[in-house]
Amino acid sequence: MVPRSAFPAVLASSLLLLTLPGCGAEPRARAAAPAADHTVVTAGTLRPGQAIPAPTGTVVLTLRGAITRHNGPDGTLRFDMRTLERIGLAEWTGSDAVATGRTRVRFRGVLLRRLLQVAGARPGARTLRAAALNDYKVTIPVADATRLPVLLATTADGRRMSVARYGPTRVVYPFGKVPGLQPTVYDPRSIWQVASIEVR
Ligand SMILES: Nc1nc2c(c(=O)[nH]1)N[C@H]1C(S)=C(S)[C@@H](COP(=O)(O)O)O[C@H]1N2
Ligand SMILES: [Mo]
Repeated sequence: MVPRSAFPAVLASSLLLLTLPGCGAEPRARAAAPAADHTVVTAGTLRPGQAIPAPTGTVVLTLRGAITRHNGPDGTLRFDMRTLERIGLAEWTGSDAVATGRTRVRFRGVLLRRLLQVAGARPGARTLRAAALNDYKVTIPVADATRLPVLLATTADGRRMSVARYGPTRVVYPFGKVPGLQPTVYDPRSIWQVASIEVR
């Protein structure tokens, strides 16, 4: 008869046996795959190649420069919030030390790289010159948008952002989500109250 105290050990070893067949090359490959850096919330109904309707509501973003889609004067592409969010929404939770100081904020918005695709950014485009409502300006490499889930966020923790709360749109980098983002480099690129982006 097996003593009562031996039962946990028996149970543990049989569990080990059950899991052993899964411990080969496949799980190791799975562990090596990077974790998803964003979650897709809505795929979007406005796709690259489609015409972008002129805004009917308040303009929240103006693009210009090396883009092939236009719907406003002087080669501009203007978005109201509804049309902007039709590009599709993604989200991740990260640190907002740069602005509100909160450590876990769920940012949701349009992936910057998807916005550029939908705007028809020219393949040679290398930089984005972003300007805020307060005239703060910063240059963002297009490569940031390509390699990171940089969002033009339209909500934080499920809420619209007023201008007083860094909105209506904010460029957010995945601090605390993607490791290794140096504040000296990426804090200045975290532009809030975004008014316009010139693609260069
Ligand atoms: N709209 C807007 N975004 C901005 C700024 C600003 O002045 N206005 N300052 C930038 C800079 S230089 C940095 S380091 C971070 C944090 O700015 P702060 O230290 O002035 O709060 O936000 C960036 N985003
Ligand atoms: Mo700064």
